[in-house]
Amino acid sequence: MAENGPDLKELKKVLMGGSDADVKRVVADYLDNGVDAVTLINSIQICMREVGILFDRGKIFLPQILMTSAGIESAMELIMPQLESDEVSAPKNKIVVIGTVEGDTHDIGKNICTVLLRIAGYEVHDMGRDVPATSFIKEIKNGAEYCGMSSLMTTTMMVLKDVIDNLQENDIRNGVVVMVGGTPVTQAFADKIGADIYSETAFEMMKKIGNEESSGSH
Ligand code: B12
Repeated sequence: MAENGPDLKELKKVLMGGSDADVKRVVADYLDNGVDAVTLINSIQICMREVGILFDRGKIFLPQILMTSAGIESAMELIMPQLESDEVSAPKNKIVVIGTVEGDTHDIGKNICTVLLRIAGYEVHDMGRDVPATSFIKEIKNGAEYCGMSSLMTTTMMVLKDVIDNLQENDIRNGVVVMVGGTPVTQAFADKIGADIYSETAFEMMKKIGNEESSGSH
């Protein structure tokens, strides 16, 4: 454990090669030493980007990604209760429909967004993963101020645009703030497809929603 913040090397090492028990021991050690959940989640996200690059370069293979994924899930089992124990704000009476788009089953990042939104007092309708555009539209039609969509793969990025196009075709685009995120998504891409909010992390998403609301747009 490093004295100045979490030792990323240790976290990365156990996430990539450690057992469940190793991951839990290291994460519990960080938490016991006062490292907060936000810092740990940001560190995991950075580690995962590195893991993705190693995979792209052929330095690691799918079994290691699977192992890493199991590692993140073990880490999250300890980190999520920390987040959830944060005081929940008063209900905002605003609904967020959120999900990972069709064809994509990555949901770790989306689940973090869901928890933070709930803590901030939003009513979150989490549609899960591999969610078809039609399901987003149906749920938004029941009433929602925000629509959050996650895409972790270049092959599913265009589905974000399909949902936005569907909102337009259904004449409900103006009533909903569309938020997009996930590893391959960028601000430039979000602008191109006409999303309202893009953020690289779930925490930044919360800041941007706050700005949106204080600017009076919603
Ligand atoms: C873990 C993982 C898996 C796990 C997923 C487990 C789960 N329940 O999610 C498993 C092992 C199942 C998996 C499967 C696959 N994976 Co995978 N996976 C990853 C990995 C290593 C980490 C993703 C992760 O959880 N990161 C940690 C979280 C905390 O970060 P995050 O997701 O980025 O989320 C944060 C932000 O992005 C943001 N955010 C996320 N969503 C949203 C939404 C909104 C609205 C906002 C505002 C913000 C926001 O906030 C989050 C918190 O701060 C990535 C590598 C990477 N760099 O992303 C590859 C990666 C995404 N996978 C990849 C691939 C190819 C696959 C498979 C196709 C592999 C295969 N051949 O079977 C399958 C996909 C199956 C499918 N159809 O979806 C590729 C995608 C390449 C591409 N085409 O773009 C990647 C990039 C790895 C790589 N470099 O090749 N994977």
